[in-house]
Amino acid sequence: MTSTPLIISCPVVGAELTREVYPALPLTADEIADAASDAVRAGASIIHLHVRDEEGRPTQRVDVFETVTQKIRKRCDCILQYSTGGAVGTPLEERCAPVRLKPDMATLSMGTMNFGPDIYENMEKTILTIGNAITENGVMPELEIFDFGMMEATERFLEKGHIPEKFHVDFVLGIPGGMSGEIRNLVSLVDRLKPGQSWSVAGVGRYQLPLSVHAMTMGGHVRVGIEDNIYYRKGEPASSNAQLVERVVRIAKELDRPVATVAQAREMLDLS
Ligand code: KMH
Ligand code: ZN
Repeated sequence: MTSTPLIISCPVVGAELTREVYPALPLTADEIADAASDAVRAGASIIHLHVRDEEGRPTQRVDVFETVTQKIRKRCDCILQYSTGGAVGTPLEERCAPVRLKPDMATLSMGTMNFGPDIYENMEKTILTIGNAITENGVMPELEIFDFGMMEATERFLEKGHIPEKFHVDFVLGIPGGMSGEIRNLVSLVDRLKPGQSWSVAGVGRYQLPLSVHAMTMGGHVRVGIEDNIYYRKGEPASSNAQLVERVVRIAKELDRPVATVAQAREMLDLS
């Protein structure tokens, strides 16, 4: 088994969750920054960042991203990865806007899908526009792949030179409308990657823990946090993002995967 340092990414708030569903959801700039720095202290090196406006609604406003970024930077060193997915239905221009702040990384979703009862729209023009915004700002993309069709679409985009050649891949499995988080799905996706490609898995809901464990044994990296899963175990809400990160750190230790420091993660992802 690999002893490659494990990069832990933490999506601290997401766009879809509300306080009605998860009362401890961080919403204000200070709450999001606190949640991020607690997760980093627990072992995360990447913070996957969505932000909320003054009413707690998801927003892609540049000024809010800037404020939250400053607050996180004051509290800790970490790799900041902005969401360009926003919330379901966020207009394309708004989705791209925060990338002009030149975060370390930004997401690039690789296809349209049903997203629960909604449609998460990522048609070709959307992907190319967001991809260009990411490239123009010198940001490292993380390709978000929600099903096998997106994996094959990614290969076609790459062949045509439509998306940046250097990226990290994140498999997001378990969204109703995308591929489920069965282990065989992860195995078939990873099988399709070019040798040496860095990848992680974000298991949604009950898939988070088993997928994390499998990714760790397969040499991949993991994303755990409240955006993807609000439960520590069945029927027991997680107390915080940090609690979910701490569990992964403990398991990694047992599996002899050292947890990557922020500096190591930067080097492994070629972000220096
Ligand atoms: N909120 C989802 C519709 C991303 O951050 O890049 C999209 C999402 C993906 O969360
Ligand atoms: Zn997200």
